Amino acid sequence: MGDKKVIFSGVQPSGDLTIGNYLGAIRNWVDLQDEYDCYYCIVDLHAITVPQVAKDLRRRTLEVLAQYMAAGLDPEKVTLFVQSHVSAHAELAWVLNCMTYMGELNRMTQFKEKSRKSEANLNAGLFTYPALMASDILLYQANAVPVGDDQKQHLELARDLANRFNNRYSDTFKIPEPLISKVGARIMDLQDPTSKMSKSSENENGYILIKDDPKTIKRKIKRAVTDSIGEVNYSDDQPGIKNMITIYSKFSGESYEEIVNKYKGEGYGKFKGDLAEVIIEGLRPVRERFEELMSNKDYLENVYNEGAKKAERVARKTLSKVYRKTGFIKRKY
Ligand code: ATP
Ligand code: LTN
Repeated sequence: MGDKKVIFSGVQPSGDLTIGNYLGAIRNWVDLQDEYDCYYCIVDLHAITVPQVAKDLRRRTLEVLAQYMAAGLDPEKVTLFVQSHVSAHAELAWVLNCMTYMGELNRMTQFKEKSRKSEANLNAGLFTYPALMASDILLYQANAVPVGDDQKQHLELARDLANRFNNRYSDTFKIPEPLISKVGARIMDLQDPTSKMSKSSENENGYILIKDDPKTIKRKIKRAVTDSIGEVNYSDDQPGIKNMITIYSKFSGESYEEIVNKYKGEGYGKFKGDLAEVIIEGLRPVRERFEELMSNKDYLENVYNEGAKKAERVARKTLSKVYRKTGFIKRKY
């Protein structure tokens, strides 16, 4: 392990995982697991920045873990754990909060968007969310953070905070690099192809979940928004079709050109029917493995316990350094 570069990433258990999370994040993590020392976290502390029902949060936390593994993450190779199990995350977040300027947080697009949605009951956690995210990353001295491009701004702040701490005290944190996959990494909503497919969207026809059954997938694709042009083209003028070609390509491995050629002269019906099959077949092994894992809770428990133990050791080491440099006296008992 020793010399391997470190990767950290996480997903909030704020809803069931969509094919956006799968294609944009988790599937890419799998490719990194042999080469890097990877920490993949289920960020439940982040999830409560919007109100959660306790029993749903509990269920989804375990399901996200099972979906990480079903997608191909191997607990023998990577560290899988739950954020709230390693208290250093919340502790470092406090120190970083005290070094983050209000102006920096005010600029965050995710905060602006999410606060627009729930103006009535804005909580301070939603505002300071990026400081907690910085803490996740910096505790493990991560070299790189694989995320979708919506997270770039948060990562920029993590880098600024790391530099700020290093300059104010002395070299403590690695400066993490974003690892954002190329074009097509952003899967759009099936009902509104101008906005990102999101697990907390109100309209369930807008997303496909990893655990959706074939019938549901067929229905959602059938209802997906298209246009009146009637030709399968990969074009910005046809955002619905463009998004579906992207999904098709991501699941089948065929290029956009190949797909467009295949459906020349065909209407949208045939294309959509085939796309549904491609998704169903692509997700089948993941869904089957997911169900198998969910029926073995003892195994899942063992995975997250072992993960937390490992994460805890690494995180404590960084936190102790931070506390010492900050000027907190060491406890002697
Ligand atoms: P929420 O709706 O609760 O804000 P989300 O579905 O946007 O959540 P996150 O938990 O915020 O998902 O993100 C987890 C990871 O999945 C991040 O790396 C994010 O960039 C990626 N991701 C989320 N949605 C998409 C998408 N539609 N396309 C590509 N990547 C995505
Ligand atoms: N904000 C991230 C989730 C997240 C994360 C992290 C991602 C929380 N902590 C640390 C990478 C590294 C999101 O995807 N919404």
